Amino acid sequence: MLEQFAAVLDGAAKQACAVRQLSQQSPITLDDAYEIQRLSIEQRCARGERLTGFKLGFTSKAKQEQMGVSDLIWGRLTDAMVIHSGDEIDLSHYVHPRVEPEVAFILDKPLAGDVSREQAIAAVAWVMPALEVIDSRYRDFKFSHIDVVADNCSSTGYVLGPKTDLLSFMAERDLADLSMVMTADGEPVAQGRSSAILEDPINALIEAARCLGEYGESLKPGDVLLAGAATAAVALQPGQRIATKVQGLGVCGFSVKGQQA
Ligand code: OOG
Ligand code: MG
Repeated sequence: MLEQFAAVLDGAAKQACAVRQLSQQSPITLDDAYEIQRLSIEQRCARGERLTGFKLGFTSKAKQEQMGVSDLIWGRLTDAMVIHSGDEIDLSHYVHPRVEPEVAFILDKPLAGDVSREQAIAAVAWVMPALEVIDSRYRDFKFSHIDVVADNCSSTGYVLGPKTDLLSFMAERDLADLSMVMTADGEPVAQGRSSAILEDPINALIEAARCLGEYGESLKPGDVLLAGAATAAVALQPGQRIATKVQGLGVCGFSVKGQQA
C-alpha cells in the first residue's frame, strides 16, 4: 500500500494533477508518511534524479498559521528541483504553485543527530538567500500533517542566491535579525525577518540533524538545507517576476512564463 501511495503522489507531480489526501483514503501513520516520501523520491532517483539535500517546513508561525499545521516537517530535494536564479518557469508543469522566501545553507561537513549550535555552525560552508516553489499534490492545497509529509512537504523547486561564507557573515552580522522581502514585479508581496525561522535559521540546522536522524538520514557535505519560509507563501501568476532579498545576503529570483492578467 505504501508503494502504491508513493506511485500516486509521484504520478500527480509528474502529470501536474491534484489527488485526494491519502489520509482520507486509508489510515496512515507519520512513519508510513515518511516511508511514502522515501519511496516516492526513490522513484525519482530511479529515473536519474540525484539527491541534493533537504528542506524543513513549518519553521515559522506565518507558515503554520497559513496551512493550519504546526509540527515541523522535513523533505528531500533533488537536482530536478533546481531553478537557477534568473530562469523562467512554466506554470503548466505545476498544479497550483506558490512561492516563499527562505534562507538556505550548503554544508561542507556531515551533521547528524543531536548537535550543538557550535557543531551546526561549524558544518556549514555557505549561507544564501533562497526562494522555494511549493506545489501540493493535494486538491485545493489542503492537507494534514501526515499528508504533507507523504507528499515530500510540497517540494517542487528551489532557487539559491549568492553564496556568503557563514563564519565571516556571522562575525559581522546577526543571522537571526535580517529583513527578508519577497517581491512580484518589484512590489513587495511578503515581508518578514530571519528570526521568524525558528527564532534563528541556525536552529534549522540543529532541528534538521535531529529530525533526519530519527529516520536514519543525515546531512552530508555538499547538501543544501532550506531552512523554511519566513512568511506565508504567495500563489504564482503568469508573467510575474519574483525576487527575494535577504538583508546582507543578496537577491535571487525567477520569472514565470506567460502574459500577465
Ligand atoms: C508545506 C511546506 C512548508 C515551509 O517552508 O514552511 C514549507 C506547504 O506549505 O505546502 O516549505
Ligand atoms: Mg518552504
